[in-house]
Amino acid sequence: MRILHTSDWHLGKKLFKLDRRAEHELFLNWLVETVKIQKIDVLLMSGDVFDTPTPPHQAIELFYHFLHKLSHETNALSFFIAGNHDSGQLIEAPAPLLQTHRVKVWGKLHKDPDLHWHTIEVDGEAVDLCAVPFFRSYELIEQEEADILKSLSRYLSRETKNKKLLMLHHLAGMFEAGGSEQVISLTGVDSIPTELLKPFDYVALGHIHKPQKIKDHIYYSGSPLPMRFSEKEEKSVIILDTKDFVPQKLAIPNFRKVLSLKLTLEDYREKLKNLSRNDNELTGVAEVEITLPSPQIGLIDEIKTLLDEKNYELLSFQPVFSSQNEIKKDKNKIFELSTKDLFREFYQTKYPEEKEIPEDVLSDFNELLQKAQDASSET
Ligand SMILES: [Mn+2]
Repeated sequence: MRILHTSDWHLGKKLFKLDRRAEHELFLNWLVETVKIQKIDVLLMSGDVFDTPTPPHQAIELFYHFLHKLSHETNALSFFIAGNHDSGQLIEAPAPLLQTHRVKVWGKLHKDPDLHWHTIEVDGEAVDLCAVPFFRSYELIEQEEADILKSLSRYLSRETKNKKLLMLHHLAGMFEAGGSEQVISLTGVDSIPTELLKPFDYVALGHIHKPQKIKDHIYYSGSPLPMRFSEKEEKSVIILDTKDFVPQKLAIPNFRKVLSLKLTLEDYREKLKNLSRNDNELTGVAEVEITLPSPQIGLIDEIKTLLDEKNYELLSFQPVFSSQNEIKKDKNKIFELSTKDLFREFYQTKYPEEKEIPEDVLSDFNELLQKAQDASSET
């Protein structure tokens, strides 16, 4: 039995103003071809099918067109779990219809662990699959046992003579994040201990976008597309055969080049002129951070034109004024900053990839600050 493991498609996702539909479509077509070429019997998709619980209609269309193509052009069985970005209900809504196309979905955590087990049979060979969609800790706490891990192990443990597979959309073991995952945590447990995953012959994880091996038989396949400019690693799916359960990475073609450039006023012309031309079918996209002594009129247009000559589109332009840099580096300034500015500095040090403090965090902070100030004026 040949298995393909993928996750974190995030259909409907945008990168700044860029719609990823064209890339997603190329990926899904590639996936159907890969299932054929690699003679895949079982497709495991470990969550985050969509980018939001209410995805754009075009993303839903893309998903169903893919399932239709897969079921008509191959004999593969496919299994999906909902991730933290998905609506479990949306994923489960067409379940009876999907079943007639050899597609099985799990959107929500059921009280009965048996409902999360399914025996896959291909040419007389049977493998037991345990599929646990993303869950929040309270869903486990509500059950008889107060201990989250004990409760979770009720789902994962089963005596069977067959080999066992697990699909999970969570943090497990030691992992390296790609930067675009939503931080999730189980109350008291930030990450599922690999001990719990030991009884499985292969664990197909979703959630972390950077492809990686966690331990012997525990893998994150990673997302098929870079979700941010900071995700630079090659994207892949994992293929394994139940003969030996040895996971092999298969690289996904780079459908659209994503470029992150750090420039200065002195070097930008030379660097952009020396950039190798993007010869992909799709126009590449670039993020530019440029250090400047002062604002430069016409600079952004010139950079756009230079990028255009290399078949790249400018998506994000960030001028950094050298004077700003100096203020940042001067630690003595800390005593001159207001509490709000100090928080902004702290936030940017802690989350250097974030350009701005999210509005809700900032308003929570302001509210807290107000409370603290009110309290101190009362005493
Ligand atoms: Mn994800």
